[in-house]
Amino acid sequence: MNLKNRRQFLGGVAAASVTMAAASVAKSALARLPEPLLQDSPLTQPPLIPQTGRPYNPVVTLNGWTLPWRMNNGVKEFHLIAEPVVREMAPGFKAHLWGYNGQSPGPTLEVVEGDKVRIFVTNRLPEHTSIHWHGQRLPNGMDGVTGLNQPGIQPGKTFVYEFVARRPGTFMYHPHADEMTQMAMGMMGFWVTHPRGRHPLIDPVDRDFCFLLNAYDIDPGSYTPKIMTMLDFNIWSWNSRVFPGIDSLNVRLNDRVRLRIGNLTMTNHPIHLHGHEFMVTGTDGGPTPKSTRRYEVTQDIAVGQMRQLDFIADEPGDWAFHCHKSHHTMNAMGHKVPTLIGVDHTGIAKRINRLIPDYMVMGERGMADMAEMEMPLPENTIPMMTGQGPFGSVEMGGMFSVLKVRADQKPGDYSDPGWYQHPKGTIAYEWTGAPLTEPARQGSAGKAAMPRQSKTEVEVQVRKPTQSHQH
Ligand SMILES: [Cu+2]
Repeated sequence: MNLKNRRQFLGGVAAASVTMAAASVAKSALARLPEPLLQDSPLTQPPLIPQTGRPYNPVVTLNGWTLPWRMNNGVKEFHLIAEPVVREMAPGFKAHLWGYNGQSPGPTLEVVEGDKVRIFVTNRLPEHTSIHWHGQRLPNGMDGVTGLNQPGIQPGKTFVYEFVARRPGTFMYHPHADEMTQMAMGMMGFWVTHPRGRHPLIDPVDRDFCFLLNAYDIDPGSYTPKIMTMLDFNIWSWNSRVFPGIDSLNVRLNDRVRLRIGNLTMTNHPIHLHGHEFMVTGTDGGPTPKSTRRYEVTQDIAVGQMRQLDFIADEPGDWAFHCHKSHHTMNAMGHKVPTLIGVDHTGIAKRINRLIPDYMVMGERGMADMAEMEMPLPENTIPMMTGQGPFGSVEMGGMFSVLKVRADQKPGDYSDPGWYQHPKGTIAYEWTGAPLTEPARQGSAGKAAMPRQSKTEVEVQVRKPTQSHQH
């Protein structure tokens, strides 16, 4: 591998540093193992242009990177280090996770259909681990299920996985050992097997982004995810980053764009793109038959699934791109807060403030105030809804980013072009003309399908449950 070559692709995107991490590997082992490389930046790294092996068009891992390899007698060799990492999930919010080679998720592995692949996996965790190569065709003994296909990799040990990347497609990797803990701690990564030459169902694209959907349960003010959580996660992330820490996807007008999105959370995520329609051109099972393709603007991605979405970025602007579950575009919040929309708090906050100086009434007019007021927060906590856009607070968190489509973005340039300059007369504006006539309004409730027996009128005072909550 060639670090110098890698560096020359860093222009435009925040500088990265790939560092050697040889400190704790014995010299004799180093003679045979590929150098373990660490990434210390959580920002999106430019594509790794292949210098050796078969050529391919590389992907860009959102807030991530591709692991360099070495060719050894025709075998592509990678070295993954399973280890504790500190991941910056957004500026001001760091999480103590487990991952690979310095980051969670681990680096993306990119190979070409037909490649012979050897992956060294060194375990620097306090417990045994393994890696399952989700979706791949491989010999049974390489499938990575601890106890079933192999013994666990004990702390300090290195195992070797060897197989041929038989099927082009997008895959994931994750431990199959103490899975609930290790995945809740952030151990996962992407694998892309590029087609060898032209493939009838895989069109070449100009920009190819990939990222994993993942989730954590981290109490505000703390650093380590709670690993016993089954469903009630509070941090919804893309590649272990939350808005406003997720990089924007910057493309050139009329680029053919591909998004490869894998879901390793414990719930489904309807991923929604504004301003464009895309087609689902691939799943974990491979490219989709053309007859099944149709245009969508939202694609639900179920647990353990990957979806590949293709579109042409032909509408200039800053387009929201997010999970459509609205509580997944929020960061950690106090869950036990009842809905108070419409409740008059006049005077109450003032009286409580005499007792609790930082007290603030939440949600009297909806929760947008929360984003505006920047409540005092415990250390190492990201606001629930935040992010400054050109017109004010975006009031978002979690699984939210922006697709930036620009006519003047150079081919191969992934840097952030800044905010979109809207042509004159194309922004929604305040009406300041003559008073408008009353709009039509639906005035009556519906009739019952059958007559009711009791005539008592009941108007429900809606109040959301505050105890049991699952999402
Ligand atoms: Cu979601």
